[in-house]
Amino acid sequence: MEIINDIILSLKKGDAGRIMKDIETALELGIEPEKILKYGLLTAINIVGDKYKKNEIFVPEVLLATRAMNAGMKVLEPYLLADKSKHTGRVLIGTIKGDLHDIGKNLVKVTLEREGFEVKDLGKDVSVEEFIRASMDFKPHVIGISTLLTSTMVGLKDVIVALDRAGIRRKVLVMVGGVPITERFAMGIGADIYAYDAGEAASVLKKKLDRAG
Ligand code: B12
Repeated sequence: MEIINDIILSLKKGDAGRIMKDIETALELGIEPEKILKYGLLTAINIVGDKYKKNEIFVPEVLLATRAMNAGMKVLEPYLLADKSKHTGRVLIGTIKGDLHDIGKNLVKVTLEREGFEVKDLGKDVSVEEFIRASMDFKPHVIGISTLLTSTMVGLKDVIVALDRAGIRRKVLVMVGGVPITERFAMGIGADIYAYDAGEAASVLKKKLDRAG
């Protein structure tokens, strides 16, 4: 579909203004918001990621693409959100200290909100202490921790150890995810849940919390 290609092009160029208009057009044409996200925004950011990996583009271009991604998400988000009155559970989420990647974490947040979870987002570069403090205040059923860098993976374990020390480890489920994270790593550090992407996170959490009653 032409408008989806336009969205991909605008994101690749990092044109935030253009992409907002493209998304409005796609919505007016009656394309489902989920399809705009999957075939437009996510396809495009993956292309950007591949080019970055191959050194065909560099951080400034990725930053512009990120800005466009966020601008696009702002337009799309209200259409992705469903009835929030369902309240399936409380989730605290954040990207670990030292890591500034938040696009994926934001997508997990929006997806969980769509499924009726109440989500408190601590943002990116979140310290172990911030995770603990917020867990005490917000009393989440689940803590979701994101990282995209291998160098910050160890921080996920630090949060789990600190939860244990604070005496609240058994009151929450810890869910981890992000590009370098595997099921094996997640289980190795004592997490409860690993999810590959936002959709899987939502479906696994729904099952787990149903079972927990
Ligand atoms: C965009 C991007 C950036 C942007 C981030 C902007 C932002 N606001 O997020 C900027 C330009 C700032 C950036 C900076 C850097 N980046 Co960068 N970046 C990327 C890139 C291209 C895309 C990431 C992305 O947003 N993908 C789209 C989203 C939707 O996908 P996602 O993040 O994977 O999230 C999904 C799943 O992983 C999962 N998920 C994610 N979080 C969570 C959490 C939970 C709880 C769960 C269940 C699931 C889950 O669900 C999500 C949705 O389905 C990746 C390449 C890649 N292919 O991943 C590199 C990449 C992550 N960056 C990389 C690097 C090296 C860097 C820098 C160190 C570069 C530099 N030299 O300065 C800095 C680090 C800065 C820092 N301290 O964090 C490397 C990491 C390598 C490694 N093994 O550590 C990558 C893999 C690129 C590469 N191949 O070299 N980057």
